[in-house]
Amino acid sequence: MKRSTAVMAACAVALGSAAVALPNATAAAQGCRVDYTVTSQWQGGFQATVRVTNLGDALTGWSLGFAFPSSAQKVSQGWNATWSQSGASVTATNVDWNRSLGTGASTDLGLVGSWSGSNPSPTSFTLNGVACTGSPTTTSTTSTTTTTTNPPVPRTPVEANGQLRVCGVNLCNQYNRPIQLRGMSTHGIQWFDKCYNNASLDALVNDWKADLLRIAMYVQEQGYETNPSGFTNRVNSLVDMAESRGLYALIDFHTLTPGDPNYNLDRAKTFFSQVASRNANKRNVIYEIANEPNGVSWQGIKNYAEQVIPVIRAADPDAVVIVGTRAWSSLGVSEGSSETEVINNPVNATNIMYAFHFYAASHKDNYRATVSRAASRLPLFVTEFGTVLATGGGTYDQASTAAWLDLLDSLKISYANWTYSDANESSAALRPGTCNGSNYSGSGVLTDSGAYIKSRISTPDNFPTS
Ligand code: IDC
Repeated sequence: MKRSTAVMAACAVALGSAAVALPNATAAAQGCRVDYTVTSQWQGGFQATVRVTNLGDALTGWSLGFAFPSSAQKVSQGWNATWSQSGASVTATNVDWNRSLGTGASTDLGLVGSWSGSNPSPTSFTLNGVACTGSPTTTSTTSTTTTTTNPPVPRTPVEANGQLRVCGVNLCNQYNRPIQLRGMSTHGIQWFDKCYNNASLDALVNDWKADLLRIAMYVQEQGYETNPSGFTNRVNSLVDMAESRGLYALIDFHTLTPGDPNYNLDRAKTFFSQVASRNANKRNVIYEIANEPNGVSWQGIKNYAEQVIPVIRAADPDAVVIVGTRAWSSLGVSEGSSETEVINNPVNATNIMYAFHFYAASHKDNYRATVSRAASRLPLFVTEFGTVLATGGGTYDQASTAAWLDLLDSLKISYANWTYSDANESSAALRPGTCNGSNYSGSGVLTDSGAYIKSRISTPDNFPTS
């Protein structure tokens, strides 16, 4: 790993040169720091993360510039910014969600590049044309210079957003403004229960800056059907643990095999009437009524939804409910259908969204095209996705994951990654054995997938506040 920090000779930047000298004139500060880290390198290629920290006044739009030492180095794919290159000069311009960069705030960008010959890192960076020296430069018309920084009061996701609702095709907060929640899914709580404790949830909030915990309660495979009251209690306790940390809790009735959710209709009615009445007064609960219907028609899923949703509404009238879609929540695509079956025959209920799931190494352009199309017609929530194959293992595909998350970010589609667990499979974010210990913080506990997903989830949310 190669790290280079842009700390160059301080370079004064004159701002407001025509300013009139007034007592107490406001000082203007500019400055930035860039940490450029080559995270992996192979013959002909490399991957780097670029952390941009604004040391000056708050920015509401920014452009990062740097030059590779040689034009033989090329950005082939970048994320969290719009990237362009001319000769050796590279420009990365903010995307919508990271446009605002407050004083002291950082945003993490990344790129995959190609190289030939040698691959030295760039050393000079600029932010909006100002050299990133690692310290701010202040210009003032008075001799006493005060740069006031009002660090934002930390607010939890639930404090910031309150009770959620569906507005148009978006998930909206208490101010009726579209938001995106980014978080993690548990593994099956019948198997990985020990991974969900105070230390692991603290890390999810403080270290990962997650907004959301999806609670995957399998119904079969030694799940709910074997001990309904035990699993109901455990789900409720996880809802409370999320609530006390200001995290949204997505209660996932994790049907998978058999794929027809109607097989579990009675269990769903019992379970949801209990969790919805118990949690009705909470603002942090979202209900997902069927994880991945498969081998069943959309009409069959819709019939199930139209029986389960009224049970939830009777107890908890204002919560958002998410309906799984045909073919493992692929909007039908994995069984040769498409989103039109839902658009033409929507569930007869309000304040609902539709689930879309993907596994980045298996599901690529045609699935992304489906989401791009469907997002303007249907409220979508990616309640589960993996960075790997649909088996939950195999190749970890960072490039496809980056493409997916860029798409979801641009559409403000909320997501939860499979899984926040130490399962011995490449989709898991924690290294095997982590849940036997008590430390869940820092990078040492993370798999490749976990490190990347954490880097995506932990960027500032900038939730609208009015
Ligand atoms: C997988 C788990 C794996 C477990 C298997 C069977 O990762 O450890 O053995 O389930 O229950 C889904 C499902 C999710 C799957 C996951 C990966 O919602 O339950 O988890 N996946 O296969 N849909 C697509 C992929």
